[in-house]
Amino acid sequence: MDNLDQLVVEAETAFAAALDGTQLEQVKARFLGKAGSLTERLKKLGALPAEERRMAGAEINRAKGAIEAALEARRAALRGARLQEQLAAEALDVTLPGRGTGNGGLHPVSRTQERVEALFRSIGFVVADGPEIETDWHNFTALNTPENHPARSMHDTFYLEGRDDVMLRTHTSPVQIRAMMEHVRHYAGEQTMADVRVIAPGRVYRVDSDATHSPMFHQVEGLWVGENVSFADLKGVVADFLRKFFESEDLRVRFRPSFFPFTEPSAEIDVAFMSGALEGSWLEIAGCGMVHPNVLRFGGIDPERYTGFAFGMGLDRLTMLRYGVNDLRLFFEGDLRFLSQFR
Ligand code: 2NM
Repeated sequence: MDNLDQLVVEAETAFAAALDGTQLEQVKARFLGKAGSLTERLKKLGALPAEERRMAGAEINRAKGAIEAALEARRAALRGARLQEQLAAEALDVTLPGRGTGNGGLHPVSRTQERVEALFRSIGFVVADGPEIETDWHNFTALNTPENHPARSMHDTFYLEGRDDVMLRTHTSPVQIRAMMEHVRHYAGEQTMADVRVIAPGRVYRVDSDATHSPMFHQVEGLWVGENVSFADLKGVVADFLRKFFESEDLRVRFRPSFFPFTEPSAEIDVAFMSGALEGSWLEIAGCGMVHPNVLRFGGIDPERYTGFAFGMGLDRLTMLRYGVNDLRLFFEGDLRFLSQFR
């Protein structure tokens, strides 16, 4: 049956010409499929006399076996070639130098926060923190804020959806309230207390957004409560801090009368640099005052025995002044061209 041997050679040639799996399966149909050459021959067997039919059937099956073997061999060859291609494409040259990860660094506002913490720790303050989601009582009531005060409105404060008693804190003062409440002790029916010296740095939130206001910003507040703590102590602590922070011994510091519900008397603190780009101009940097007797009472402290001062300032603003940054928004955009300058 030369005819069949020739068919096997034809199949082998056709399989070899198939360049991928899809082509190969199409070529296979021509020989082994329902309408393929071998199937056609098998169908014609019935027409042969019985004695020839056995021989012819065996020959066709032998050819079929040979074609199937050739098909399987070509499949394996194509699989192998594909794998080699893939390995070559995905090969790693382990002798190449690495890309490196670059050096990260602290955010400039974090650097300021750490600097402020270190300076206040050095004079005996403890760094405290508290929740950023606060109760109306801790954020406003305990700070002597009247029920109708504008800061309590939804225009100024982010309340939690559908609630009027829970909000994002608008200052870190609630941390001071918590510190006072944790600090007070009673002994033989009398209140006793070591001095409370706490700073509370962290994120605060207000409904406000433009070139100089971000809805989230950073504050640090300080509190010192004890026997005979005076406004003179406040002036000394804050002025010393500012001169150390700005590394400027001749920094001018002034206190202007002001108003806050939580302090009485209250003052605004201005600084003036004696050199540099901002030389000579007064810049508002902080607010402060003597803690209001109502606030001490809300904190569980007897205002007849203890007095205290408190102050608050913006860490973002301190950072802008220290590094000469002119746009607050740069701190919150995450642009590495800006941030990498502070590494
Ligand atoms: C400021 C200005 C003045 C302040 C008051 C208190 C507390 F809790 F002790 F009453 N903490 N911080 C305070 C006082 C904050 O920020 C401009």
